[in-house]
Amino acid sequence: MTMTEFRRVTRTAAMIAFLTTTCGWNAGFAMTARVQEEKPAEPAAQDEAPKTGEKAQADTKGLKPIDLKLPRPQFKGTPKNAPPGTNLEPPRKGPRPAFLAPEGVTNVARGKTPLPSDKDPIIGETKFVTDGEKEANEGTYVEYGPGVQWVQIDLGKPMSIYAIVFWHFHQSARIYHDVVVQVADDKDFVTNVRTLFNNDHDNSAGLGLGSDKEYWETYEGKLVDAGGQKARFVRLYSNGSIADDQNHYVEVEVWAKE
Ligand SMILES: [Ca+2]
Ligand SMILES: [Ca+2]
Repeated sequence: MTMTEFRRVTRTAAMIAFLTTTCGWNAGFAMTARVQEEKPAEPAAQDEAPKTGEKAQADTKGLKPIDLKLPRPQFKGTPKNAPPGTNLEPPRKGPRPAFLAPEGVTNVARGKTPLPSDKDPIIGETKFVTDGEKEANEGTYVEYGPGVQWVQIDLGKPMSIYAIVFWHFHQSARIYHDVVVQVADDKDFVTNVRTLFNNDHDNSAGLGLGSDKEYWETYEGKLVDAGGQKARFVRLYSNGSIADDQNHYVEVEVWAKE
């Protein structure tokens, strides 16, 4: 190969590389733009839900499993058949993987005084929500009235929240409806409201359409990844269950740090 031929070959290779990169980038850009265009508009009441769980868990540097203590299981497995009208998550094999969070993250909800929408519970007391008792015995849960009800916890100051874990009821397998978990900067949930979980797929609770799945209540409770969101107030909604119209809590834990 002469020097002229060598230069020509090098120039051609450089041109091909340039075109591939440019066209590839353009194609990728066009696709991103199209996907964004096709994305349906979010309902107004639905706040942006951070989906940082997988990313956060993938980077395990400096993270350690939270010291989550589970109550004793009351039944084995969950029913095979989903009740009509439910929108269940696929069954998981084995226990829930450990949840990783930065050093110093603890259950800051423990012992706090929760505020419920129903000030006159049918059974039990609101203090049961944060008293640390999670076993499925009689006298360990609070029962609020029918329909959409909420209970909220004031952390006392804004904190970085990593996980919210809650047990509605686990004496028997149940599915609670319209489970919504939000955090906010104020007690009235007006300022900087963020929805971390919403499985109300038909907006029957009126908080916006949720894309999360319904689930069977078990001794593991439900763990919602909060992705380190900074907030002072945590609120949990539900709207009855497949068992009855009432709303129950055995315990709510908020794993956070300042
Ligand atoms: Ca309790
Ligand atoms: Ca619903």
